[in-house]
Amino acid sequence: MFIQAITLFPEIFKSITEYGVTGRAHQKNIWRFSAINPRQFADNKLGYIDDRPFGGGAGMVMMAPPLFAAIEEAKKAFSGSLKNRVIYLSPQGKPLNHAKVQELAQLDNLVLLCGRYEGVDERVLEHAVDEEISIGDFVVSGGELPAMMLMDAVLRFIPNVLGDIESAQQDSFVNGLLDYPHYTKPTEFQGMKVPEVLKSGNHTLIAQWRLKQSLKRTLTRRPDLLEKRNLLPQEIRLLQEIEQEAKATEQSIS
Ligand code: 4GS
Repeated sequence: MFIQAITLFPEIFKSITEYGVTGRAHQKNIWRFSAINPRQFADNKLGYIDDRPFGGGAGMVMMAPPLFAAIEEAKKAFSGSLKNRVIYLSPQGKPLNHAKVQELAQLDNLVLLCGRYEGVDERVLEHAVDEEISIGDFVVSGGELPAMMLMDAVLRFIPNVLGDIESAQQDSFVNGLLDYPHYTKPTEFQGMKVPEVLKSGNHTLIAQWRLKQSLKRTLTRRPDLLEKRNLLPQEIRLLQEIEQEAKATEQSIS
């Protein structure tokens, strides 16, 4: 996969190209990255690429011409491939989720347009961007961090970015549920113990306990995820157990 970011701050992307599992994979050429600074396409010597909004109001808007030029420059790398996407990161976009991450992981080229200031001229979004994606219902100062969050999530699904041990297939959301609790040594710390079943060596019981914990957490913290999901017979049975246990504790309280 080749990822290009259109950004006024190319250096920010070092945190993903040089560190951690994404950094290691970048070093091994499992994925490639390049930044394009729209300032190089400014039509003025000072290199400014923003201006005041028509209609008035606070803040500045990134101008269409340098952004169109930067996107055109990025598209030169598509050379023949049909699996390409130009994405603008913004709170107006469709919220990023696991399904979208997996969809993007199938592409050959990603171009991530990172906005600063109040945003970008709407004509860029209408005519040069394929898709607008949001990383959450809050506002950050620039599109670079959202772009890197998207990149990190997508890269985890590119073969050989994660080692076997870190396998992305076992994580939260892969099965549509929240993750179960994890424990490591020591077995007891300040009176807090590791659940017995995890030390039992019984892998069937452990898998069942973990699935039940995942269901319990999803039910209490993210019931919306359960509603969207088709349940397996074993999961229905475990959810009934969870309900009964909840009722039993209710009664013991009252
Ligand atoms: C997001 C977000 C964001 C919007 C960038 C205002 C600077 C800022 N981008 N998901 N201009 N949430 N972007 O807050 O993607």
